[in-house]
Amino acid sequence: MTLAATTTIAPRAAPPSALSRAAGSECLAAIEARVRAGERLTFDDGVFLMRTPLLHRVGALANWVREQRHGNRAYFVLNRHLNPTNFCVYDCKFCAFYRRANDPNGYRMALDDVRRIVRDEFERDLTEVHIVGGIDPKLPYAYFMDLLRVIKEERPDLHLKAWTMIEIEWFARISGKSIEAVVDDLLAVGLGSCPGGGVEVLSDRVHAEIFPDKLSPAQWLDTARRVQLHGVRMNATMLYGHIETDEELVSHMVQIRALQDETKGFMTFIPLAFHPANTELAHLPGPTGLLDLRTIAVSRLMVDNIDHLKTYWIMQGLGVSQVALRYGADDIDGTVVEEKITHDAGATTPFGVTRSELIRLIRESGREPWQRDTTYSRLERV
Ligand code: V47
Repeated sequence: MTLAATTTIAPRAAPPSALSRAAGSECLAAIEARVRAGERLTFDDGVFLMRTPLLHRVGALANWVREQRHGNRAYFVLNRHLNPTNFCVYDCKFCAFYRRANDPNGYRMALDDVRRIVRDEFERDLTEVHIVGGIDPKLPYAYFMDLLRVIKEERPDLHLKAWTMIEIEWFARISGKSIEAVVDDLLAVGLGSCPGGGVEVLSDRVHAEIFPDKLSPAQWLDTARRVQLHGVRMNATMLYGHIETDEELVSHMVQIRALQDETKGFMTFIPLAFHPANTELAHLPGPTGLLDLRTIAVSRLMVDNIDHLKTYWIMQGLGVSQVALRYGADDIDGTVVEEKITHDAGATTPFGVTRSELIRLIRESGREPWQRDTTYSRLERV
């Protein structure tokens, strides 16, 4: 973590000048026809969609797909985030959350404190806890298991969406167990599903430049495959708006789509808008509203086999998320209550919102608010 930009890493390139208006419109018409006929789009289609200036037509097409699948519903969840530690052995250039050992701003939650927070501060109507933290080498394997156990002891009703593939692979390393044995241990203490973070962008180049210590794309895919084949559902994120190219984003979508064809274990695809402040990439501008909407729309069109597409309002902003519900997204995440990862990186969105505020935002965008549980198996029209 450093405030000064010490790197020469360049921002994502501006798209090359677009095709002539007529040629672009014809190409898009052909893609529209194929989508309406239920055909799968190719990598090249995805790159075209990332570049065409006819963004509203891309959004309208993504909206059509979204309405075919979910009608006018927009899903939300009553959730909370819990980040048990911000100490981390990894040094990801996009991250403002992590702290090195001995940093006075580092923290590590004692299990008694977790128990007290769950007992005293968790709302009664909460349904999900999203648990993710740094890779803290001072914490033993048992801590990560006991943390879930403690929460379940206090609140057996809560769904624990806990630990990314980065953490699960770390647990395997520190315990000497297989990924499958770790998953068995986690299920035994109440794991419900896994959040999507840690994958960033499935590109060897981006990996080498901004998160070289963490799992490589191939290792992330392998871990996700094994966890899903062992019975745990999860989400898939995609961090955009930093140094990646359009081709790398589309390639990420295609790789996630290929894994989903094989496993059917992904519940939701979630594009995450990069926030540069207080990171080693603080010299980058971060994504614009146009890139936010385009990434949502193209994700809906390319990742055709994951049912849900989330606009994460914490990162995309409440206003953009409202529009995103008309650009392909069917889910707006949840109440969140206390978000740290993005706010450490300069997010200006609230730390959380109330249920009634979420409902108001969804209604204002002309959608019907539906409260869901984590796996979309309990749905209630509000
Ligand atoms: O993996 C880190 C990203 C992720 C920054 O599964 C940053 O429902 C922007 O995965 N700017 C963690 N993003 C968050 C995450 C998530 C969030 C909401 C819902 C779900 C879900 C998952 O946040 C990390 C990384 O990709 N991140 N630093 C940053 N400066």
